[in-house]
Formats: sequence, structure tokens, C-alpha cells
Amino acid sequence: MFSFSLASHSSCFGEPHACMTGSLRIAHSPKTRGIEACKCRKRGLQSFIGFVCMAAVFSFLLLGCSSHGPAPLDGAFVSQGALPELPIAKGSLILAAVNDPHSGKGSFSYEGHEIPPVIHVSPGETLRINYRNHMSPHSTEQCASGPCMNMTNLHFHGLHVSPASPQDDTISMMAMPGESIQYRVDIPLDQAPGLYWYHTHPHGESYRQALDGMSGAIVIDGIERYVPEVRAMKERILILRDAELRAHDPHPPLREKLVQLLDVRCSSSHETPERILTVNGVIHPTIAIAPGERQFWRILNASPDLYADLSIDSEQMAVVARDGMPLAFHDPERRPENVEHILLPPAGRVEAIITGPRSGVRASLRSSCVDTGRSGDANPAMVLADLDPGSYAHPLVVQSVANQTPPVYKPLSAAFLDKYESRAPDYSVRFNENSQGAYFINRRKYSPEDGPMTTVQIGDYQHWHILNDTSELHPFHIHQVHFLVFRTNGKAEAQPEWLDTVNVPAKGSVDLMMDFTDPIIRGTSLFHCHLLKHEDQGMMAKILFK
Ligand SMILES: [Cu+2]
Repeated sequence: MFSFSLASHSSCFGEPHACMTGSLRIAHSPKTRGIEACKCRKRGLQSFIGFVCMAAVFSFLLLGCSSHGPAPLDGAFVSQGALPELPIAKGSLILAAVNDPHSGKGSFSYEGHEIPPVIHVSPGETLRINYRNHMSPHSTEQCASGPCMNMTNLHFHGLHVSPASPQDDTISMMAMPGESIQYRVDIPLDQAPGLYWYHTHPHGESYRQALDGMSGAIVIDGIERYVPEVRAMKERILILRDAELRAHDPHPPLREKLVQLLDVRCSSSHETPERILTVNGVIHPTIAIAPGERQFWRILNASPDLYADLSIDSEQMAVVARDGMPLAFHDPERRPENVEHILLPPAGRVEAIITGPRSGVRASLRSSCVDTGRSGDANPAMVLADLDPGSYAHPLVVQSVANQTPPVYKPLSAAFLDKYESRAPDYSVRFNENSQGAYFINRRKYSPEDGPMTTVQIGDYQHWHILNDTSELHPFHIHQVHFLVFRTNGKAEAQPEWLDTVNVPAKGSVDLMMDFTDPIIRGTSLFHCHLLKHEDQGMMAKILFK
């Protein structure tokens, strides 16, 4: 149907600077000039470029110029272009788990498109999801212990909600292919407003489903009550997910070049990078922002195992919230804080005010190399997106309706914190591995039949000590609970932060003050490593909140 002669025209489609418009645009940007796919006039590159253009055309036709942003990455050979906006769902929705008809991979389907919505819900409301498992009982994919069974469920990561059915129950709620589950999640009135997320949590299959992109953002509305200045700003959701470099990519160097894969050997890991990070499904998109314009970016690392150490050339990020929790939530005096970079482990979120670089200055959002340790995966530096004043057409400010509910604060005095921080740990968690590549917590491998590894009485705070006995990083996560990270490797944090997922250094430790005060959180729940391959292989344990 198409031949390489298409690409031997003086430009792919008569445009010297773009293969085509729309979601599959392969656009030039000054930072990537010299590596773009569309330099069709360079004869030495004709065959290669011809293939790229043909693949783009083919993908374009397959996917029908969807107005819902880019196609899934495996459909789009190269999909650099403007950052797509994501569909929005309000509080009550039908979500289906499906197998993509082309790749066979797991995917969420919402309103007929394989693009997970950003779910908006307010404190005091109920989130209702009719979750239907339309995946095949005969998977073509491999999970932790063989072919995937395509069982699935949902976890509402970071929300302070009940771990009992029909809420954030990832233990007994499970839909096999053909089954549905109904979630009714009561969002507490004092839920901190910010960026949370939903992802599947079937033990043994979590990694595969997260890698396939079965996740989405949840916004608890009302952050402007804590940070009034964001109300007048253009808001953007940025979801980082994975694109494979080698498995299905006939020309891996192109993807590597698109993200300017650098510092491959910065890590003590000897592994070769296998994946890169995309933003809202696009490799190295451009984000329109005028010089001096302030935008509110809400960034989620939805990768099952890649860290993102984020920075923006020439600009600082003014952090507003971490893991959904506004900095002001526990300290009404705290204002947005400028940082040069911020480390997001898998599952981590940051919300920050970003200022457009001054006129004539080019800037990119980057992830620096993260040394994941001797037995960790390669986690190289790459460019995630370009900030683009040139593509800025008109003011994009969306005036949100002001939430009139007064903010709830939860301040804790220094003396109060010191009481918990100075006492001996109430509980210790040890991440272990063995030489056969098995993963444990406190030398136990998780089994769904296990009873709780520990029981806590709801109503108080506790000091937890998390030790990493291994030669690689592990992010610690506990469901339904935020904790204050007050010590790393035995050293007091200069600025302790409230998180729900924290990196634990290789052969190191963190000390946490767990907030077990919420009477809603009663029942059996989970804590685990958020490198989901490790979780699938047993680095998880149950906790009973009594
Ligand atoms: Cu781990």
C-alpha cells in the first residue's frame, strides 16, 4: 500500500518541518534538530526515514487521527508532538480493562478510547467506579509466575480511605476476565487535596499491568484553598510511563536519540537501559508556556520501576505538594519552595509552579541519571519534554471555580514530633533479597494466604524504621497512610516531608512517623516495595489496622 518512494519526495508530505500534523506529528525542535525522523531530503537517510514515515502513516491510519491525543505507543512508532491533554472524569465512571487489539497488551478503556481519564473528586464526595474486566482469559503476556491470568482490580494510591470492600481493598476484590467490580470510595472531608492515582494491584500481575499503562491520575480538588495562586494558572497533568527501547522497536537508536539518552554508565548497575519515559504517552513532547508565564504542573511517575529525578534547565520548580499532600497541610506557614531537582520514585508525585523561561532561552524537563545500585536497573538521564514558547498561541488560563470550603490543617508541634522521632522504632521493615533473585520483607515472601505481618491500633502515630539490606534501591509504600520522612541513613532530614512512597537507599534506611490516627482506616491492608516486579515476587506484607 505504501512504498519507500513516499519518503523520497523533497519532504514527507510537502512540509519541510513535519511529517504530518496531529497526534503523530514528528516535529522539529531546536533541541532535537539533526535527529528528527523527517529529514527526508538527506539521501543517506532515505530508507530509514522512509520506514519511519511509513510507520507513522500506517499508525495514523490505524488510529484515525483521534482527537483524544496520541495513540498508544506501540501503535505510534514515533509520537513526538505537543503534550496531549487527558480526558477528565468526574467522580462516577465506567472503566474497562481490555487487551489492545493490536499489541495484546492490557489497557484501560474509557468512553471508547484507550486513554485512562484523570478522575476529579472533592473531599466529602464518593468516587464510584464500575470496573469491568474485558481482558482475555488467554493472555499473550508473561507475569511473575508464567502467563498472565489477566485478573485485575484497582488501588487508590495515597487516598486515606477504608481498606475494606467496596473501597480500597486490593486483597479480596478481584475481577477475573468477564467479571466486574463496583467501587464506592468515600473521600473524607479532611483528605488533603492534590494529585493521587489509581492503578491495578493483582499480586503477581501488577508489574505487567502497570508497564502496559493500566493507571491514571486522581485529582482531589481544592488545592487552591492551600495555595491560592495556582487558581489563576494553566494546570497541566503530566503522567510518566514507559516505552520499550528494544523489545518491539525495529530502530531503537531513534527512540534513544529522541530522549537524548545520556550517561548510560552513570549507575553502578551493569544493566543496559531497556525503557525510556514518555509524558502523557508521547516521547519527548513540547509543552507550550510563554516567557515568564507561571503554570501549575502536577507530575505522576506511573512507571513500575523507573525513577525520575526531575529538573528544568534554567528554571527552578516551586514545589506546592508531594504525594498529594500540600506542603501547607501540616504547616500553614509553608509557602511553595524552590528546588533545583526532585526525585520521584515509582508512584511518587510532585505538584509545582513552573515559570516559562525568558524570551530566547530554551529549556527542557529532564530526568537525571539515578544510580539504583549494583543490583539495580539502569536508570539513565533523558530529556522528557521541551518547554516551548514558540507553540504558545494564546493565554490558556482556565479559571476554576473557587472552592469555598475552608482548608483543614494538621499542624504538629516540634515537641510532639520529637517524642516520636526520638523513641525506639515501634516496628522495623527489612527489604531482603537472596542470590536466586527472590524478594522478601523481614525474610518472608508474600503469599495471599498469609495473615498480617503486623497489627497496629488505629488512633496514634508510630515510629517505623525501614532498612534496605540489598544492593539496590527500593521504594517503600503503605496503603491509605502518609508518613513523615524524618531521617535517612540515620541522619536527620533538613526538611522532613510527608509522603506515601519513599525511596530507601541501598544498604541504607529511612525513619518514618506513620500517621495511624484516622479511624476510617480499619481492616487488612498492605505495605510493599513499589518496584512492582519485586512486589509481584513477594516483597509485600499485610498489616491489620485495628
Ligand atoms: Cu524493591
